[in-house]
Order: sequence, then C-alpha cells, then structure tokens
Amino acid sequence: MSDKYQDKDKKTKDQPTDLLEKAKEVLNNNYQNGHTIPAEGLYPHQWLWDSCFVAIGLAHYDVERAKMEILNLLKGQWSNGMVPHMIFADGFRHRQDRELWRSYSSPYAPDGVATSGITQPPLLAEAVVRIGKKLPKDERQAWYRKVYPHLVKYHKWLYRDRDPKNEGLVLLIHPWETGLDSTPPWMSELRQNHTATWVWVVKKLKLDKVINKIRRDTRFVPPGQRLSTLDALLVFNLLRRLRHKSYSNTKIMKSKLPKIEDAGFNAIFIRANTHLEHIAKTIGRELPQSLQNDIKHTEKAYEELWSDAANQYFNFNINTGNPIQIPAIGTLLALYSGKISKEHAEKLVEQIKNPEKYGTKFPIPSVPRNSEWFQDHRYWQGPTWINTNWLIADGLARYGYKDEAAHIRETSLRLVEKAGFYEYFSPLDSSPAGAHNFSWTAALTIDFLNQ
Ligand code: 9WN
Repeated sequence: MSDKYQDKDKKTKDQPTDLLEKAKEVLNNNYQNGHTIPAEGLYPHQWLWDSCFVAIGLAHYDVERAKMEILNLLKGQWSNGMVPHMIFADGFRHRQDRELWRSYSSPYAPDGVATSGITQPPLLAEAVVRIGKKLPKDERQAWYRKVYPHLVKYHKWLYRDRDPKNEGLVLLIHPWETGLDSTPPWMSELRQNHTATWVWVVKKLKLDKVINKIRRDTRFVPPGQRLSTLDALLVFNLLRRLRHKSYSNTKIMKSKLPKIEDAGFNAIFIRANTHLEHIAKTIGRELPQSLQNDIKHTEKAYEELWSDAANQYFNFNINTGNPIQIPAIGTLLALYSGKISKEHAEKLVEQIKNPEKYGTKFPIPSVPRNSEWFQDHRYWQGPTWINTNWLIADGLARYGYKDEAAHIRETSLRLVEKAGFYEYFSPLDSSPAGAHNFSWTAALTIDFLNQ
C-alpha cells in the first residue's frame, strides 16, 4: 500500500466517530491559553456566557479545565464588580479589537487585561454550581469559597449600577448584553430611537454596500446570516458612545443611550440569584441583607413584564416608559428563571408547541415563525440556537414538562448530528449557519448526552 493510502486509512481510523468524542474534539481545538474561544476566525477572544456554557460541558469530563475556564473569566472582572462580556486575546493581531473598546479608559478596568465595557447574561453561578456538583464535598466547598466573593460582587454591581432606581429589574444598555445580539425588540428600538445622523447619511447615500466590503464578520459568514450593514452600524455606534463616556455609569444613566429591562437577561439573573443563595448556604455564609432584599424584589418585579393580552413577557423600555411589544425568544427564557407562576409557564408552553409560533420542525426558533422579522438563517432573527434550547429545556424540566424538555433535547442532538457543530440552524429544515465548530454547541451537546 502506498504512503498516501496509509495516511488516509490512519486519518479515518483516528477520526472520532461518536458525537461525544467529536464534541470534545471541538472544545480541544478551540482551547487557547487557559480558556476556550467560541470559534476559530470569527470569535478569537473569550466571551462571558460562552465560557459558562463551555464549563458546563467540560465539567462532565475535565472538571479542572472547567474551573480554569471560569477563573480565567474572573481575571477580567472590574473592580466595581462588573464581569465584562469579552476578554481580548493578546498579541498584535488583535490590537484593533482591543482598541475598539479601550477598556483602560475606565478606572475600574483591571490592569493588564483588555476587556469590553459591558456585560452579558449572568450565567456564572449556573456554571459554578454545575462544576460543584462534579466535585467531592470538601473540594466543592473550597471551589465555592473561592468564587463566592466574585459572584457577590458581580450581583451587587448588577443591582447598584443597573437598577439605579431600585425597581427590581436590571437594565441593559447595549444589545450585546442580551447575548441575543440582534433580537427584534432591540433592533427595532435601535432603528426607531438610536439612528445617529451619520448612520442616516450612510443609509441615504447607500454607502452600506461599500462598508460591507470592509466588515470583518462577513469574511467568515455569508452576509445573509449576520446583521445587515445598517443594523451593524447602529450597534457599533452604541459601542462608540459608551466608549466616549469611558463606561462611566453616572454618565450613561444620565444619557439618552438605550435602557431596557430585558426579559431574557433578568430571567437568567433570577436563576443565578437562586444558585448564589445555594452556594452561600453550602459554605455556611449569609448573603448581604441588601442583596437578599433585592433578590426577592426582582422575582416580584419580573411579573410586571407580563402582558395578559399577548400572554408573554416583553422587554420594558425605561426611556419611553413603554413595553416593547415584539415577540422573541427572550420571553421563553422566563421558564429558565424557575420563579414565574405555573399559569404563565403554561401559556409559554402553549406557544412552544404552536407550529405558527415556536413549534417548528427543529425548535426553538429565535423569533416566532409568524413574526414579520422571521428569517430562518439570520442571526438571532429566526434560527434555532443550542444554548437557548438548553436553557429552555432546563426550565421546562423543572416545571414538570418532562416530555417537552426531552423533545427539545432530542431535536437539538438531531440537529448537531445531521449538520455538525454549527453556531445556529434553520428551524425549518435544519440547515446549518454561522460559525462552524462552535464551542457552546459542542459543550451543550456533551451536557445533553449526559442527561
Ligand atoms: C458580540 C460569541 C458571541 C456570543 C453572542 C453572539 C455573538 C458577538 C458578535 O457571539 O456576539 O458579542 O460578534 O456578534 O450573539 O451571544 O456570546 O459566541
């Protein structure tokens, strides 16, 4: 046999055949200096909720690496408590990305670690507890003791800076904080109330086609699977305005920047608070009284986002004093919070099952099928994502909807098996889109396979 064929044989033999092994391979290939990048090329840095999902997967077979993933994330924590949504990779190649944010302009940013200046869904406590469950009792206690002060500081920051009027819900200032970047409630708000003059000029002169040529993301993913250039400019413009204020909360709160109580983010925060209470109890600590009060307040205030007419939770726009009545997957994350009423949970489940809404062949679409926004491959405006499936399935199971949770788990695994470890998928025909060999898809596949 010639060498050429021997090599081919070897390759086939060494290639993992089983989904679990393939998922581990994705996480191994995306490992870089103590953390896991979401995907080669498009996402070369560390992201907050991505690393939490990654740690949840890793905990099943490499608990030390799972801990390291979280500890690496905490190296980026600001002295005011904020955990930033991104920690930038070192090196000349990434200088431009770091300079885009210039986190060093804030007195709270850590020395020697370049980060973004906003946060992302607070999944840290979930990841910490999932890791804890894999450890023997004494190691679990030590692990919780180590991360507890960071978590308390982070949750206190969310209340102090992001709920300045003590309304119970935290507000977000940039769509990237939702993790559901281009979700319709946010994009509609940006288009309506935050179109800067220069973006308007770009639109009028149809310069977006020129700008499209220098976009970084569309070098890796077809433009139809990402934000339109005009929408991307709106998002970028907000970043520019935040940077201009050196991320000062006092300045941001006084400004006209978006301020939105996001249904998805607050649902994840409620669950994180529950986990934090559990962690405190396990190590015999008592949460600060003010935090305990805030936590109770949030659970009650969350129900104010509910619309009886639409049978769902809507984001609330603090600037206009009105709810943003545009359906999107954030509403279903309420199930993950574990604190909504059984009646409201049932109403959401009805929508998950309804083929006109979220009950597509490959659920759960990021906007309902009958929404005017729906496009099956457009980033957060239609496709199915494995992370939102995982969060919703977890919530459904805790509410006793075992069959519905199992259905989401099974269809998620089928998607990955059929199409590969992609970032997102068409909810109609399962075709893949976005980045390939995407870490949280692999990590949550590992978790689903272990359930
Ligand atoms: C901006 C990394 C991140 C995810 C987000 C997802 C996307 C970034 C981008 O990728 O956002 O933060 O470049 O669009 O929307 O949820 O954390 O995977």
